[in-house]
Amino acid sequence: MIDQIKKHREDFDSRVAQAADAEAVNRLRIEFLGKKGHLAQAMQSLRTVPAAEKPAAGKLVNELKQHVERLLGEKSQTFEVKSGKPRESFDTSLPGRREALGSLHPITQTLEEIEAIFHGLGFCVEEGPEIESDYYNFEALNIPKDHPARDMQDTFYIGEETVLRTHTSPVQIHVMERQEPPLRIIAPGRVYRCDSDVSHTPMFHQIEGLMVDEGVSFSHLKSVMNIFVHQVFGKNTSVRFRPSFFPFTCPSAEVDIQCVMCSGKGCRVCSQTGWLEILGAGMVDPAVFEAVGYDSDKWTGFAFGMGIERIAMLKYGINDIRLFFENDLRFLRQF
Ligand code: 2NM
Repeated sequence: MIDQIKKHREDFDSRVAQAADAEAVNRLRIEFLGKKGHLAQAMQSLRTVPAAEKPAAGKLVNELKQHVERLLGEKSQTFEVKSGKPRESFDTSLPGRREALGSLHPITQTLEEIEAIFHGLGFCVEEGPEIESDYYNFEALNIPKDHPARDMQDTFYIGEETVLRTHTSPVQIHVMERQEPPLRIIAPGRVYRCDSDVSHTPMFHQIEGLMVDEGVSFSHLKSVMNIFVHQVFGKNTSVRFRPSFFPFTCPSAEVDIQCVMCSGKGCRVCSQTGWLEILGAGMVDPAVFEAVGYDSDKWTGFAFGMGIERIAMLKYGINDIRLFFENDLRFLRQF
């Protein structure tokens, strides 16, 4: 076996020296390194070599393989140069290729801006699951079984008693269950409703807020909402509160801002009213406090909720909510 390998090596050395063109080198490559070449066969033969001879024979085969690869490589390079083929090269003086810089999605930017405002007012961020039980999504929030918000049209049911959350309020129920007031929290996250058109998508983002303490009143709510609006839309933006209804707050209100498109003169965006609805809010209904075990004689609180997409659309003048989810770079690069 060892003699055989040595013979192969001598044979190779003399023939590689004689090889006169790239083709000859290639033939040698196949003969020695090919699938059925001398080296592959030598590898096969190694199995039948007596144990005592094996290490030395194995070493020789490996050395021959490296030797053959190196010499064939060198030889073929000389032919490439001779044949005038350009060697691989590059111009070190050329400027590098620039990596395109990414940016945060406009929804993320808007969310982070809103979070920063409430952080400045002492609110902490809380999160919770997107799959909820009927109890946390509805029952604990004083939404009775026959309430229209529970309709199959709006809610994605996963099971008899399990839903994709339709708002982030369940997060606030979880927090109230495990924590006594005083409380100042915001709950951002994905929510799901079976609805789809230019201003609705089956998944969108919400941020809800909750403040509970002794003596919290509607004037605190108004003050916090005013600060929020002025920071997002500018301090000259007018704000108004309209009476409304939610099962989980009483009294309830919807908050409008002066139309950002026409400054209140009336246009298509605000349906000629001069006002745009941006969020819902109110004083937490005592029934919600009872459900989480808070003493509703001692504590009062306000809560509010808004859609991030809606805020982002008004802030950036976007007229179709679906643009946020198409991930068209021509759209995203504008932010
Ligand atoms: C809204 C409007 C008004 C709200 C209420 C609560 C809780 F859990 F404290 F009862 N969380 N969020 C609330 C109140 C949400 O969204 C339009």
